[in-house]
Amino acid sequence: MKKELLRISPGFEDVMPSEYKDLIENGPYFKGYGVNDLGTFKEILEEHPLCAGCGLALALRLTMASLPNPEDTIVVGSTGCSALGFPQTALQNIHSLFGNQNAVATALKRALTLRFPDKVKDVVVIAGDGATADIGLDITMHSWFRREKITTIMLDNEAYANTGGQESGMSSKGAVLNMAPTGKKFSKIPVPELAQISGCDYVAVVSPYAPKKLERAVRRAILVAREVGPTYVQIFTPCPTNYKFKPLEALDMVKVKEVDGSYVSKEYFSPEAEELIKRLEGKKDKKE
Ligand SMILES: Cc1ncc(C[n+]2csc(CCOP(=O)(O)OP(=O)(O)O)c2C)c(N)n1
Ligand SMILES: [Mg+2]
Repeated sequence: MKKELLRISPGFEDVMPSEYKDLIENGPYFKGYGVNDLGTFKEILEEHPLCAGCGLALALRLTMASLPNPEDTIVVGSTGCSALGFPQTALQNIHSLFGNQNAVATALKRALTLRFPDKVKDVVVIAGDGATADIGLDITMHSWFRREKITTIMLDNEAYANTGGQESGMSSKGAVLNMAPTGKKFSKIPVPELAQISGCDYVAVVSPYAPKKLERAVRRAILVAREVGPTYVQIFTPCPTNYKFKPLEALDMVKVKEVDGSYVSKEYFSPEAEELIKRLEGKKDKKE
């Protein structure tokens, strides 16, 4: 996108909403802001109707602040709690049919590559665990098999949260939810490992408990998807409403599972991705 496209056309300054003007003047576009700058700029997602203490809302906020080029990023979302955030998001985004997000993102990325061959356009899927690992798993994996240059981010609240609490493939063994009262009978689907063996060049598991790590993972995933191949980031986003803990305890839940080893952060690079990231981050270090 060109910088001028974001400017308010002369004569329209008085009629544009103040929120919009604030975004143009103080938003993150073309500025290279990151998680460390939060609190100093007008954010892409500032208001949303998600529950108090929602880990997914915090993950969305941090993800938006981590995008390397928000002005040239198109997010493909799916039905679920995150879909309540996207209408309030100052980012180009598409809402797709539940489970279809990686097919929609595939077409979008291919069309953008044809239409703008000399420009960087990042296509990022952001969807829930149900949309990614259950109903959309075949579609997600086939986009990896085809080596589509898109980033898939799963917001894993370990449940179908938006529909009142059914178990998902990502719920832990034994998890008891409103509509899964007898407890889940099998373990979490190992999606990071599936991503790796399905050809993703970069895979990371992170959480909003460690915002800088989350930022690094989102950035690396997007940079690798631009040049090498598909990438996957799984963000653990505890849900106080369905797992029935206090809103203030959401981040403690991450810590508990990291310590007991049931949900640990990790990172995988293919050799090509590792080389790219070393080159790009090495360059950045030299500049700083
Ligand atoms: C095609 C289709 N199937 C099912 C649904 C019903 N549905 C809406 S939200 C949702 C749960 C989403 O779970 P997840 O992807 O984990 O997102 P969360 O709400 O937990 O963030 C389901 C099953 C739907 N809207 N469309
Ligand atoms: Mg979910």
